Amino acid sequence: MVVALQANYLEVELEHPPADGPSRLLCTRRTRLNHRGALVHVGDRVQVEAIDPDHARAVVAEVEPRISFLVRPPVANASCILVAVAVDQPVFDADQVSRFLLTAEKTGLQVLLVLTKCDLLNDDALSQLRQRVQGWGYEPILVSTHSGLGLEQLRAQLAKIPISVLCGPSGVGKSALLNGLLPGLALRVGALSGRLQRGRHTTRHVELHEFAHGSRVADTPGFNRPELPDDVSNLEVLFPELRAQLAQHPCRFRNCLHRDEPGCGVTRNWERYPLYRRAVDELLDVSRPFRADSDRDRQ
Ligand SMILES: Nc1nc2c(ncn2[C@@H]2O[C@H](COP(=O)(O)OP(=O)(O)OP(=O)(O)O)[C@@H](O)[C@H]2O)c(=O)[nH]1
Ligand SMILES: [Mg+2]
Ligand SMILES: [Zn+2]
Repeated sequence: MVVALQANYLEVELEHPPADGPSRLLCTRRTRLNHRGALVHVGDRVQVEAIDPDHARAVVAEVEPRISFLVRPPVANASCILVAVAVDQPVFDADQVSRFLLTAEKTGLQVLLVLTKCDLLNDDALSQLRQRVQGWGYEPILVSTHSGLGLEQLRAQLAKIPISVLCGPSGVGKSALLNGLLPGLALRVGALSGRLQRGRHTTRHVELHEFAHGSRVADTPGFNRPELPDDVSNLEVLFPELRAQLAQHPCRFRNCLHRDEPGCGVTRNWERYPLYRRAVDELLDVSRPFRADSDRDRQ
């Protein structure tokens, strides 16, 4: 399995390492792999050949078919996305958190919401925040690497998942969390900066860390503002609270966007409805100028 990429090299962990040889190999790839446009990513299962055990080198010859692929961060074969956001420092920003959640939901993989730095809020504020995200359809995992809160629970969850991906804004403590979960790991953790206490993009590349036998977690570089998903007709399935509502009371119109359609059965009294609305409007707005342009081109 490819566990890290370094410049032009792939770090590959062997499934059955020889007793007297290295368990990880630094690999180049056969040029024909590049020609076919088959890029190799972290999480890929690959076949290696031309193994040089003395220097722990080899060549990647084939990439196995994938069960999933995330574009950003680029990870193959993940089955769960952990969206990590801080309860504070950087400040909890519902719009930003939702953008991460929508992007994660769009993959169709299991999505877990992890609230980090829980030591920074008192119990009341914390339970308010928990209720708030429960209203969005998420049962959050509350953690703190400072107090140790939730680490056992998260460890138990992750041990069941072959590859999970930890993503979220810069500075929320993703690398610190993995250090807390995996004794012996010493990932670089960065200070926050500025009035908004943003992260400084400390982690620069994607890397998989073995967690328990057969289960790995990817640390990824934080980024701050994911794009909204671009398919307006599928937006409703990306909101778990809307999904639940529609499962119980399906809207009677096919292709309804649940905006101002008379007779639409979707209620408006849920917290993220305005966000849903804005997302729909924004996406329709984005598509309109393109249509206008192509109309003009035709004239
Ligand atoms: N109060 C508090 N601070 C934390 C906790 N975990 C991490 N931090 C601090 O948050 C800052 C950022 O931590 P990182 O682990 O580098 O954050 P990151 O999400 O990996 O950031 P990028 O790699 O830039 O995406 C550091 O100053 C940590 O000391 C926590 O549980 N509580
Ligand atoms: Mg990091
Ligand atoms: Zn409707």
